[in-house]
Amino acid sequence: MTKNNDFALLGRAAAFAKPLPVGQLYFPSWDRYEAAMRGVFERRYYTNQGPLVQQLEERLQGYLGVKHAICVTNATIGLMMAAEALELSGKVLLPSFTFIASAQSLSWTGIEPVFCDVDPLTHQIDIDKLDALIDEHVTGIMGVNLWGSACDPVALEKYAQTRGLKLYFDSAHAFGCVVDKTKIANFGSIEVFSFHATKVLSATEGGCLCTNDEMLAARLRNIRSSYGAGKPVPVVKTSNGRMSEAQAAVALMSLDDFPQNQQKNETLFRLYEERLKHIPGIKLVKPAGVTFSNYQYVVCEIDKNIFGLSRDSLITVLKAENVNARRYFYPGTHRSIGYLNSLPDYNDYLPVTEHLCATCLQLPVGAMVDSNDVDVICEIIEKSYRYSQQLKSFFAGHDK
Ligand code: T4K
Repeated sequence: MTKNNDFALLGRAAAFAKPLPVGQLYFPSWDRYEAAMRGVFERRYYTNQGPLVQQLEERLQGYLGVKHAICVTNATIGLMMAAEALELSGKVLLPSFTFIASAQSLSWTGIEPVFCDVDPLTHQIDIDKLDALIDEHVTGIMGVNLWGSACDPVALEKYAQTRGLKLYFDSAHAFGCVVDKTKIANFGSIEVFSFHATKVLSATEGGCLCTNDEMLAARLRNIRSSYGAGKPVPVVKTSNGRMSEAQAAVALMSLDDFPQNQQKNETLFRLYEERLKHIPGIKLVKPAGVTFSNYQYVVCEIDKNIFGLSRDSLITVLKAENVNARRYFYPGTHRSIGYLNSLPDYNDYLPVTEHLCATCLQLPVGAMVDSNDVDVICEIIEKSYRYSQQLKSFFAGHDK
């Protein structure tokens, strides 16, 4: 940008020719991709626990230091399978500040999600608020490890044990993260990862369930496929959560490249940190509760009174520049159809979640972003702060 006060929103050309997304979006070289897919063709084997899925499961077990890694076609079905394998019923406690799939996996299995508030600094479930939500119908807790951080799984394990509740984790955002010396995958009864295209480990669509419990692993394998696989154990419901060979082929390449991708995300995060720390009213959320993060998401909170613009207005400014900043999670799982009417006043019940749903935004990171892009994005944000009054008059009183 050449002038200080020009914005694409006000008519100038966008700063970026193509939209910059928030997700990892892993793309191996065409040659590698072609070779991997050629192998699938030559073996004449597309799915049903093929050799690439088996190889991926073995490699994940080694990498994560867990006894069983059970690959599935996405994390949403993985979470449904986990609830079924754990024989949960009644109500399960979880944070509302998460992707709606966490709660939907419970609804699909006939369980009522009960939402707990989160910690304002870490954005992770607030353990001190769990007691107030427990009644005789609660059978379990779903911890969610958000943003490449962790929700204190050790404290949650102790808590669940003393209350006689089952504990499992939605670790969709936490592949590769470490708590002290233990990799996320080893906490609670089951941990579920997402390998969606936007995640740091990508199978395009995919995921895996990790457990150190033999019986749970056997149950999960049988729930995963109506054809059954592995040691037969009785399960009431089966499904099709199978991962295909094409998905596993991409995941294996992505696993090879995970160290470089994590390193790049961390470098971009540090750059954002350096550039944004001087701008009043924008706070970068740092990884919490982990000794190693995948830096999967760049999360900021906007204080509109200090920054001069609301989170939503800043997103409008950024989108006009082709910066696809997102407002995960909006309007908040508790305010989505299906859960909207379960409690009368969420402002009192989930004050931190309400606040974060109104103030958080995610900035681009991953394969399609480089350090020059981060510089330009931060420059746009800095100018938005400096010229917030001018931009506000553009929004003509619609700034909330
Ligand atoms: N638990 C948690 C805590 C989760 O965050 C998620 C998923 C789950 C469970 C369930 O996992 P899965 O069942 O999905 O395995 C995205 C993802 O679809 C979703 O996986 C993710 N969390 C959620 C937080 O974000 P959207 O609606 O934001 O995705 P979308 O399509 O808008 O993509 C984001 C950006 O990336 C856009 O700018 C477009 C761009 N993009 C996306 C794809 C897929 C591309 O440029 N190319 C692509 O191929 O939900």
